[in-house]
Amino acid sequence: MFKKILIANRGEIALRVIRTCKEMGIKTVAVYSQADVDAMHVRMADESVCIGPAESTKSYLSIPSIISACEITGSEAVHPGYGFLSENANFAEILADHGIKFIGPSVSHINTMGDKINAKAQMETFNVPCVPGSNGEVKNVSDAHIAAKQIGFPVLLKAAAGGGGIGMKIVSSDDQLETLFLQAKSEAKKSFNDDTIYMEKYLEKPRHIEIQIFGDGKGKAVHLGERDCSLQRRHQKVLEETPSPGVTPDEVNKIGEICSDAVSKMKYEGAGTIEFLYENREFFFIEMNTRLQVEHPITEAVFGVDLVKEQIRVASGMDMALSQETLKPQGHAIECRINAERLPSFSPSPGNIKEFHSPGGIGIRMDSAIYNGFKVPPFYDSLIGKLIVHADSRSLALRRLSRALDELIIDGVHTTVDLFKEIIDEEDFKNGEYNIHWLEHWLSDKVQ
Ligand code: MV4
Repeated sequence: MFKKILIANRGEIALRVIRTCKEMGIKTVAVYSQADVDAMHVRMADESVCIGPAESTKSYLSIPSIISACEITGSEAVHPGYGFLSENANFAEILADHGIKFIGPSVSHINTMGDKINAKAQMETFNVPCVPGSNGEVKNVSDAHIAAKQIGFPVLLKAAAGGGGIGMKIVSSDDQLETLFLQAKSEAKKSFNDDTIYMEKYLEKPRHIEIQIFGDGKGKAVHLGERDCSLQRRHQKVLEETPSPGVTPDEVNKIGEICSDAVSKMKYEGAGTIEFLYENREFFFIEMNTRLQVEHPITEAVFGVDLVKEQIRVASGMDMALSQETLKPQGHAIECRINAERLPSFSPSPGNIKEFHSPGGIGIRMDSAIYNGFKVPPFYDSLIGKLIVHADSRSLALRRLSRALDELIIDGVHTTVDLFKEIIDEEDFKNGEYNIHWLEHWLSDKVQ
């Protein structure tokens, strides 16, 4: 087992990883920017190293600075958290060159899944159901017309290097195709320096359901059910829950087994998420994320598993402690992402936390790195906490969430807390009747 791990991240996820390391008897190293001198992850780690100025490209994204911090402190492994360098194959490769273990999948798995065309091709070979679409790149306007005719309108143009919706274009008829194809290409070039475009059938009202998987890198793999991440705004998830109110346990077991088989066959190591769109009782693969996700705690709640502990175990060469037969979900879990944002614009609201009181009691988990007097810096994303509730059923989890939101006090910055109180009062939400567009429609109705 590792003696010392460096956490190449900040905020609540850095604390999340430090907590597990402490419980495993592993020493921790925090890295921080000049804007995070007073951050909680710096205080909670055994050691800390300043890796640069506030700007993340010069600190949390600076590979040379992080490698140096590893060498100075004698760290044997790096946990990347999510965001920043967590899906950067180049970073994983440079760490390996320095004899430092990247806690995550192999460079080649990160690379394959980073290219959405390769990811789909790979998944198709393992019989994972994919959205019907072009087989690979759509090279030019003429190919685009041929592919669209074969797929049928509406179609969606996507960037192979994309994800997060950048460069995506919905095309509903042939006469729009040329303009939108050229726009997609130039946006992809600008954002990713890669203008490779592919095409899919556009699914109009799907849910976004993702399957948590875990592999030991040697062919053993499991799935840990689904998360419903349909409640989102501009591709930012807002609330996630498991089980999904729109999918049956049989459906989850079936797609879950397909996923764990694929992960086993590719000898994937560590935690990963296979993303699907779900419409008319069918799953369609869209992307795979090769990292731990923000919303992993709801899976941990219902399965009683510490995913970070499993990541560290397999990264150190130990066997994973998970087996499909003993993984049984219990109850229902919901996560609310608490952002320092001002509504209705959702504009960032950094500043001083004058008062913070976390809810507590049975079935509550508050993952946050803020404290009384902490100053939320303006340089990073606006997530300041995640409230996770767990109870025996969905209706009990909603009651627990309601009372936890009432207990939660955050003063000094604007937050999304009140938004959750309103969402969970909506009949559609209570009935589990929502898709990826529901929240944006609801928000725009509210402003009128
Ligand atoms: C789609 C889709 C409909 N049809 N693909 C958006 C981000 C990227 N990761 C995948 N996305 C979508 N792909 C097909 N063929 C709709 C979306 C989409 C979406 C997906 C998941 C969660 C929220 C979303 C919001 C808008 C569009």
